[in-house]
Amino acid sequence: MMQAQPNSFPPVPPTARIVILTGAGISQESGLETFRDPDGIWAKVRVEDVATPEAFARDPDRVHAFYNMRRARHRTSAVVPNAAHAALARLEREWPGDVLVVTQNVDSLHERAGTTKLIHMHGVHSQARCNGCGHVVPWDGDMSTANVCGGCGRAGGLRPHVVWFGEMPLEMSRIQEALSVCDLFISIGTSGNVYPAAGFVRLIRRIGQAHTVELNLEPSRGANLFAESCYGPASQIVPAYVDGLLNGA
Ligand code: BJW
Repeated sequence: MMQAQPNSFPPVPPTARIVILTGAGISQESGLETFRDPDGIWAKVRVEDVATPEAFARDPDRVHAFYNMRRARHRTSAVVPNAAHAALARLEREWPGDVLVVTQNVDSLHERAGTTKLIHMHGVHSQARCNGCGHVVPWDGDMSTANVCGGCGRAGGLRPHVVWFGEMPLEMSRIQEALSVCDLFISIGTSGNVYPAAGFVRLIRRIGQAHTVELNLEPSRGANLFAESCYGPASQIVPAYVDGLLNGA
């Protein structure tokens, strides 16, 4: 297993603006499945059947069943933030400069750990959106085609407020602005397969000046694009990396 070499890089100044991208790997030790690991979600169900607008148009009951199952899992008492989520919340609290977490995850583990400066670029399990009028509402339980939209009063159009393949991720201009001015970019628990998130490190190399770090279980697809890397379980390597930052390593 490769290890970080904290002394090989100059210390990050305390005024540095930090952007952190997270993916399914940070929530794996909280009891949530990743997508592309051998036992991940896409090993059990086809993307084309559940995670595209076409799938929802063709078979909304199937798509609802898939998300109802995952939403229910998120609600169980077994799924709680782990030490990696807690470390990022601590970094936001204690770092003198700006810290923004951009997550691809639709779970709520970052906010439950205490992170407040957070963008859910692929949406959230805890909201529904009307395909007809765009109205977004909080959503806790199961969703079905029988549900009526509180905005336009029509039934059948409510869908999970998540971003499927072929759809535009949320808050992209805010994310691109933060990436273009940040001094440190940390990518955690993402395989680097899905764009535009997978392209952030390349974007920074092109237009930004940030130091780039990958913290993951194993090298991602874009691992060679990062200046620094550390591999291991997020619950171990993220708190260690945050400790290093806060102690001026
Ligand atoms: C651990 C660990 C532990 C495990 N500790 N680590 C051809 C070329 C390029 C792009 C395209 C193309 N054809 C189509 C596209 C675009 C497409 C795309 O990227 N396709 C690729 C598959 C090729 N993208 C889109 O359509 C996106 N929209 C878009 O591009 O709009 C146009 C646009 C362009 C430019 C700017 C703006 C807009 C939308 C993508 C939507 C993705 N949606 C999903 C589902 C969300 C809802 C839900 O949850 O159901 O998002 S798919 C799924 O993948 C989910 C995730 O957020 C996303 C990323 O997955 P992630 O997080 O990386 O998970 P894994 O499983 O892949 O990786 C986990 C990692 O953790 C692994 O590395 C493990 O080793 C590690 N790990 N345990 C630390 N304990």
